[in-house]
Amino acid sequence: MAYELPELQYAFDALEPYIDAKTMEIHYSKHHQTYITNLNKALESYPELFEKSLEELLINLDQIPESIRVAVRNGGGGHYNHSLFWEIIGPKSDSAPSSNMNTLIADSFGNFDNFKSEFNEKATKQFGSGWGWLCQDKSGKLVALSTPNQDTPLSSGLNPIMGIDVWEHAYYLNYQNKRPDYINAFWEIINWKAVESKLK
Ligand code: MN3
Repeated sequence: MAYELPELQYAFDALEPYIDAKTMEIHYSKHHQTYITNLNKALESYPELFEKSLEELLINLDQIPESIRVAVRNGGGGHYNHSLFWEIIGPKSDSAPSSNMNTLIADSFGNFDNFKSEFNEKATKQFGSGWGWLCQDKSGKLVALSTPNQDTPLSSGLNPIMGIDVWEHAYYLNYQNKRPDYINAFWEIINWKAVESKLK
């Protein structure tokens, strides 16, 4: 089964003014679709790999045939990262971290403000294109980090639960070079329920 765009659970303009409709439309229908197209194209020469889940492919990148490894890393990572991104953001609501989540954040970062500033710093300082992440490590603790390009934390043995796309295509129309403003806006549209559903 070839990979397909996951259905977006809200309209393109539902995240305004934090993310504008035009950016959402291009980002979802063009950029995300291109990662999927490239992933499918790469897997065509090894159709048995369609039997595996996308997570399995990305966790075990070293087991992917060398001729398509880079394409799976980029296309598969792009598909995985964007699917997660659309899921953990949503129309502004009263969504807030649950008390369990707040406890986990406090255990991992000291307090919420430390968490927020560490996450923002990783996302802001990622040089060039990439992602800022909140992940769960093997011990269950939360860690903030960034990855370049479309690399996913899955490939480092982490469980990504929240991520922000800091490629310029994610914010340039509305924020131009002001990546920190876009990252601040991101906090207004986090779907905490979706984030917490990814905890293991
Ligand atoms: Mn993107």
